[in-house]
Amino acid sequence: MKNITRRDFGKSVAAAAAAAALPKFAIGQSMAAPRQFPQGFLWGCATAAYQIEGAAAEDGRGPSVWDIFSHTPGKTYNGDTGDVADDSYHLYKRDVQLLHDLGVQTYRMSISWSRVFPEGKGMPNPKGIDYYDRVVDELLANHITPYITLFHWDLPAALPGGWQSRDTSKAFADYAAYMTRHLGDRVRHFMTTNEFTCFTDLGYREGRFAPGLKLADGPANQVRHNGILAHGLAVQAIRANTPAGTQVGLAENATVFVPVIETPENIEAARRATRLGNAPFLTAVLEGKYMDAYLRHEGANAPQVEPGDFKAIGSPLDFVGLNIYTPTYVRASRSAWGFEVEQPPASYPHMASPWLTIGPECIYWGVRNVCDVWKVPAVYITENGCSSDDVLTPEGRVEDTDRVMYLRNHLANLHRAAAEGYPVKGYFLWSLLDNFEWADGYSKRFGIHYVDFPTERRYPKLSAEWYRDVIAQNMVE
Ligand code: GBH
Repeated sequence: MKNITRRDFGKSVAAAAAAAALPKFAIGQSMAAPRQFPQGFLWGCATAAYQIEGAAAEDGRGPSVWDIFSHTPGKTYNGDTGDVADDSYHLYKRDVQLLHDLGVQTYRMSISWSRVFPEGKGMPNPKGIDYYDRVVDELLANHITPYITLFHWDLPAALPGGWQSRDTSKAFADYAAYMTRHLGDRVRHFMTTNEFTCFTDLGYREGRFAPGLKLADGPANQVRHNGILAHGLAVQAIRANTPAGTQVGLAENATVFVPVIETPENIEAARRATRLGNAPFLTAVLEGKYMDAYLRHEGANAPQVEPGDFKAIGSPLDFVGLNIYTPTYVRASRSAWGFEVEQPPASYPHMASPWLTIGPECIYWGVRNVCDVWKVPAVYITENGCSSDDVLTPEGRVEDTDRVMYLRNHLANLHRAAAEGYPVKGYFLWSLLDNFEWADGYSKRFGIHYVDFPTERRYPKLSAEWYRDVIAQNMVE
């Protein structure tokens, strides 16, 4: 029998119903329009260098803070490291083939700064650059548009003081200039940094991520400032070194405030919370200054700002990338802030990572809040996805129905944002592959391809099959 899509089926049911003068509503057929995404919407997958590449000491790569941290006893689950990871350094052609088989138009990847500049600055490493040339060329040969993140947490360990030093922000801009000048003839989309809070607060204040420090509030706030300064200086450097039309943005896990119930008051509360809850990072970047409320709140611990810093930090962006995983529920209140956050009850559902609470409407509100508050020209979902307790059957299958459930519901909510006219241009699923999940090591799998780490074999999961269908139809059911 000819394979008919569900859409064709819908049409033929409607035609038959019309012919028989029956109501145009039959069991199994929704009255709602199919969730068709706008023409030209970009579907992709995302990864990051340290999580997939492996080859940590190969071809002149210098160590990053994550090499040091993961090799320090007690810092990662089971002492896992990124030494080998998915071995994408050697298997990148196979990974591009997986992308090709999915039918994605685009791929978000990051560059290992210390593979290109083993010391963080100084002499570049030709073999490191050559690797990224080969990956980019392989993507382009497969008609896949690369979106490149310049920094996804793997800071060169050789840089004195790490993000505690402003010199690191300047070194980042130099690396960004060099890398984008080199790739700018083939790559048109760059993201500076990934998730400020993770490489600043988690690394320097809470110590759960590399480099594992627990600084006091004053110095920790300075680290945050150096992080957004690095972003700003890099935007300037990229603009100065790439052809006109190059698109520059960042990837940020802004806290997404979701109104507990969609009343006008709670929606307004979500907007206020969006500015205040992201004050040290996205708000500062998009407004070109710190909110007075943030400075007042930090008092004597507020960061030192030098003249010119905010000219760089507030550089206009072509797009904002949002990494969206979880909701933060908010309601209007008579408090000084005008809102209060609702803590989820103990029974609130989550995916395999305990932090990954499930609230699919966060993807709609993430886009909407950012667009309503800051009128940004374009938004991408630069990450969305989940961990699941995947089991590889002897037949080589992984039936990750919970991941499909998670993705389907998030995409339905993303469709709502697109249908309401918010300028959302694309979606990058985290992740193409199971990989090194930072402090959780290999214990948490986020891929739509299962990786059997001992053999490095990749197996498409049910979710990969499902995503391929979404992409082919530009639609989610
Ligand atoms: C993203 O961060 C990262 O960009 C990506 O590299 C990562 O693989 C992906 O998510 C999945 O985690 O265990 O309580 O210390 C998402 C934001 C911030 C979520 C840090 C996990 C650690 C919580 N992440 N957080 S905890």
